[in-house]
Amino acid sequence: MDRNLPVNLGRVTEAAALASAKFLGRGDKNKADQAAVDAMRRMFDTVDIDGTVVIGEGELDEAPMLYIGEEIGTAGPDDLKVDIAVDPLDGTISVANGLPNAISVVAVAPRGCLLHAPDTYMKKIAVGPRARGVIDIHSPVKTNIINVAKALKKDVSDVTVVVIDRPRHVELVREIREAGARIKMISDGDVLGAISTCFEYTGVDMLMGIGGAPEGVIAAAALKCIGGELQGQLMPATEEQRRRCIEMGSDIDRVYHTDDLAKGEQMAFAATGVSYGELLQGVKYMENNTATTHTLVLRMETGTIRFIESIHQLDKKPEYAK
Ligand code: VTB
Repeated sequence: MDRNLPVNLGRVTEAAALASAKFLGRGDKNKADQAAVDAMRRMFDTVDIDGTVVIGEGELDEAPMLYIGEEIGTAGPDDLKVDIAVDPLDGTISVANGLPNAISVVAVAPRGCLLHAPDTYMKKIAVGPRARGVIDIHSPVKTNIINVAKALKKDVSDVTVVVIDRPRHVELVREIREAGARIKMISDGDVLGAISTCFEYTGVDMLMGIGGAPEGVIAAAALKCIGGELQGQLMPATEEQRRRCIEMGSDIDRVYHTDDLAKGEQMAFAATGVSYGELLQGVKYMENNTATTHTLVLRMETGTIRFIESIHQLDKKPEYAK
């Protein structure tokens, strides 16, 4: 895979973040999401890849842009064919309410390497590189926490687990507290929650709970680049979702490991902060029509982790004209 592709993906997520951050705190999650989708799609047209969206905004009849199956990129027929997984805005409610941890995110891998996950829920457990190999989604919550504490050489009482704040997690929250660990409750955005486990300074050691399956694949791609681990199990919430899982050949009894969700040794990933978070700063609009963005760029082949801080002169970028 072209070594410049990850950085170009950073341009794509920067564009989506800049567009959706205009809607921070404005109470309209749909507009924030639409702005991210439009900007991301436009920027993709400048990237030299031959890709197909495998995780996107929905089927063709649900989404006019970045729909599953859409072909993207400017590369010629001899170039490497890739799978593209996008979440133009993970954390739409956070943006609408001006809350932290919303990001724009993209993962790319050679064709066939990203799981075509159905749009259902997924039970997830994720850890960073130092706790890779000690988690098991079928083990009791307490056992997982104890094993992660041992791997991280810290007390259970110093382990912090990220959980999305949802009624479906009441029992999980009780079990984590009973085990003696701390919880960092987030309102939205478990892709960033999973990635945060890879960076000690975020204070996050584990992610547990039920979020979206497509985002499980995106998070797995990032964790694979950094050496972390994610295990997921599909949790269709309705009969319709269950049917969809079967149609797509997904196995609801199976545990999907990092390598099942994101296969192979070539992976490129980028995420830009939309609203503020411990790992990535949010977009800041500044004087003279400038804006700053903070982007994480990952390239699996070399394991390079890049943080790119950019200052955008929006006057020189007609696509951001007011
Ligand atoms: C949210 C969101 C996540 O899944 O939890 C969503 O915060 C699904 O949950 O980041 P709800 O239906 O309860 O909102 C994610 O988008 C991805 O896993």
